[in-house]
Amino acid sequence: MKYINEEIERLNIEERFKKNLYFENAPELSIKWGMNYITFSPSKRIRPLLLLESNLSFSDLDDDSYLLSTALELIHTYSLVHDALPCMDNDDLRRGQPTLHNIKNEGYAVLVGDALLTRAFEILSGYSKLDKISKVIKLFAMNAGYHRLIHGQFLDMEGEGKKLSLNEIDEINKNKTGSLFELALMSGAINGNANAEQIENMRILGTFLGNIFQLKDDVLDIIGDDKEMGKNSGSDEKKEKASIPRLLGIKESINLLNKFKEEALQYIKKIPNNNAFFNKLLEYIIDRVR
Ligand code: GRG
Repeated sequence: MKYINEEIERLNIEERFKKNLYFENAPELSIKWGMNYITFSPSKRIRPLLLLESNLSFSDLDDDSYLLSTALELIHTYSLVHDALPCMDNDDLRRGQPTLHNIKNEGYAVLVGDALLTRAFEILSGYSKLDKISKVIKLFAMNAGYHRLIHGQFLDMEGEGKKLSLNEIDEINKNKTGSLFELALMSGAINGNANAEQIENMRILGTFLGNIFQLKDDVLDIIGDDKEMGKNSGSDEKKEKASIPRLLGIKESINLLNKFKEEALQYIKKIPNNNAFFNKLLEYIIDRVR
């Protein structure tokens, strides 16, 4: 965790976010205030970090690297707001803070989420490499849209109260969580001028990292500490949500985590630079307590 936090600091992620995203003097409970509130509640910033580190595996960072990571974090943040709504997961806490629909009302939370999502694409329109801009925007739209993230969320909702198979749960996780991990690693690689084979390698690594991240999240939902996590544990059971640990048990889930780790390592080995970061990240997402 220390290493990951140092990387986030070294790459100035929080400072850039503050500079590019924070609205000064937003009136309380306005849309801008809500955007500030959820964007700057405590977050691991794992997706923007992945994007920048993927970029660094192929070339130095530039302003576009930060632009992409900002847009990605906004998309992730909107999904947290909408996922917490009463019509979806109905959660009282997100990022350790009371949810926006509890602070004001449901319509407000829907609009703050919409504003975060549209702002992401507004930011993407400023991408400076004109030979890549349409590829990049399409990749963002495909991974955040009905093919992947929204598809995964839909399957997740549909699965509530049902006994799903391992394959069905895997399909949910790959889309709900893997979609943005893949987007992080692929768009960082594209900005860093990686070739097609390298971009595909990063995509597959993103799938594994997403699987590991989600599986660990589901394990923490059973055995995690609420204070550490900033959200309530036991929510999958309460909502009758299928998860790998609920299907296979904790011990089998840890075995599976280690199996995913071995597979992820094969793809990390193929990255031309920066393997040390990805090895450390793998340890971090497996050992994390929040
Ligand atoms: C509403 C379209 C739509 C999608 C929602 C975010 C999401 C998809 C669901 C939230 C529930 C969940 C367990 C999703 C899996 C991904 C995940 C673990 C998200 C939380 O990401 P963190 O832990 O959050 O990186 P922070 O707050 O650290 O950024």
